[in-house]
Amino acid sequence: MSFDTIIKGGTIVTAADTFIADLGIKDGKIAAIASNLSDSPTVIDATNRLVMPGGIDSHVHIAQPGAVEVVMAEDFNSGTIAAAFGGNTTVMPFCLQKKGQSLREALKIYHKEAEGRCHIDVSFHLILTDPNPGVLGQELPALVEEGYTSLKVFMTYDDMVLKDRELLEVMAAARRTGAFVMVHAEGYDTIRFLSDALEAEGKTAPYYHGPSRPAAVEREATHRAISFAEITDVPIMIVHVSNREAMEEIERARRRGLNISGETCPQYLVLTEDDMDREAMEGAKFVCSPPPRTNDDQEACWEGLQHGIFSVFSSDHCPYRFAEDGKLTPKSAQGFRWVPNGIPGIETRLPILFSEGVSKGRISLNQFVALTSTNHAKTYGLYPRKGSIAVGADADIVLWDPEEKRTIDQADLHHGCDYTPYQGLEVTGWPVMTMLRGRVVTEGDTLLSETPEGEYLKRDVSPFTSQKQAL
Ligand code: DUC
Ligand code: ZN
Ligand code: ZN
Repeated sequence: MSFDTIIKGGTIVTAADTFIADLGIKDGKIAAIASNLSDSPTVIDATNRLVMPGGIDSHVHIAQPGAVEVVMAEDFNSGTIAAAFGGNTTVMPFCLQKKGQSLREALKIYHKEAEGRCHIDVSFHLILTDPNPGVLGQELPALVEEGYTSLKVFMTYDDMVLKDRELLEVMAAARRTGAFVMVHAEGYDTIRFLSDALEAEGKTAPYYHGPSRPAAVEREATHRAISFAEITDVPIMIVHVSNREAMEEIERARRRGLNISGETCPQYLVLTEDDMDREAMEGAKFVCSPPPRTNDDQEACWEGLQHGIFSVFSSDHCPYRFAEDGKLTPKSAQGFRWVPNGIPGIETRLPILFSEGVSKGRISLNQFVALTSTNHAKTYGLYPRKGSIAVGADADIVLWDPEEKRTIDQADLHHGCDYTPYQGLEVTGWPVMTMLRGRVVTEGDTLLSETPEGEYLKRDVSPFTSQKQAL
């Protein structure tokens, strides 16, 4: 058999196995895994490299509209280039429904933004902010059929929060349609109550973003979301879990046999609340929700990753520039509640988990692959096309140098943001080549995909919602 490309002599890592073999790629698919493959015009030497399924980042925000005076510092071109340099081959951004807008209108805008600009594959989750009977009864079932099989709901934010009754209605609709529900679990009223009290005491600096939404706020909402999922009999994913108490809510639910998944992110492993405690507005660079917390909470997030309480590790890339159109919007001078919530991380997710997790002996290589790729594909209906190295799968591959040492530096990154919250973090292990369906997108510090070749991915319903075991 002849191949378009052979990747030779690398150490192949999947969620299950680690072994040395050659990979043969034909027509964008993995066509053979064997020793001593030959017959290809292109042979890539992968000696001393790890050969892993490309990262799938199932939680990113790209070109998402927010407050009028604030602009997200990323479009689909820069976002997917940065993701590729960070070892990713698929990203899953959110398509935000504004109140009063139909889901289809929102999708039309996002598809237009993404069309022709993506250097890696893309698939959208929906964000439901206006779950009226038309949306839940007509649009959602049709869209699930068309491959939009997951949605996010918010338990906070003025323009996105759903009432308890609405959360229940969405979950009931998910039960009927097979949509998989992701939950932002922080309580609206408790945050408002605490924010008002802090402001009354003159505590308005970015640091007070943390105290305005302490762990109990997240724990309470997590418990409530899980209770609603139990009552409506649906599986849910609690996204961006930041602390021990919320992690333990998920753990307890799983022990009780509920189908509850959890996600955590780099900011909860390597940042703490102290990062928001900086001179002037510098702390705003670390304002995200939920906020980074304590060293013990970092430890809890590691435990969650090690023990499978968290099945996916995502970036929650949500970049705003440290400038007037972002973190320093004039309103943010009035207090922390006006600072846009979110930090960049699409390019640094894999190196941070590899270095802090694999290189420091906290997780295995196979756990790394599961947490950064395979479990995302399985959870969100992309498996087995994506997320594995197997004959017949898309040849979406990252070649990794496990020994390369780097210091994370904004000057080296490709994202649209003008800072990284991980500036100065020393890491061991770095992606050296990213390949999408057999074509090299990035090699070293060079972008090789001349035209954006990323495709939009329609997804199957999650095996969780179709009652098949996913993980
Ligand atoms: N939720 C997210 O998922 N991302 C950034 C901000 C937020 O509240
Ligand atoms: Zn969120
Ligand atoms: Zn997010």
